[in-house]
Amino acid sequence: MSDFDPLDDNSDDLTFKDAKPTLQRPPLYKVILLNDDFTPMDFVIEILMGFFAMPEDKATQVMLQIHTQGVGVCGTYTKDVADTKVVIVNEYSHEHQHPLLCAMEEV
Ligand code: TYC
Repeated sequence: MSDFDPLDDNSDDLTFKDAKPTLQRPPLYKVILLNDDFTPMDFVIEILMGFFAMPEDKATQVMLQIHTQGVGVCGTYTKDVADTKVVIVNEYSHEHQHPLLCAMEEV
């Protein structure tokens, strides 16, 4: 029979206990709103407050930035959360007959 006892192995060989797990952060996605000529400013502010938890002053600032620059960031999220936000914002805008477009891009 072999002399090797796995429960009494004090050798310096690499074992599982020595292997450091390499943890990586999940990729993040920016959820963005695009400007258009038709969606009312108040509706965009409502979206930013309701779906992105912004206070009114911040929502107004972001809406005006989108209005003047063409695009603005609503928040940064993991993929699943960003995906869901994009879908519910686009559905909500469509239900209210506004052409507002929400999209996402990897950070
Ligand atoms: N440009 C729109 C207007 O003048 C307002 C607007 C702002 C629309 C931001 C979309 O993502 C947007 N009524």
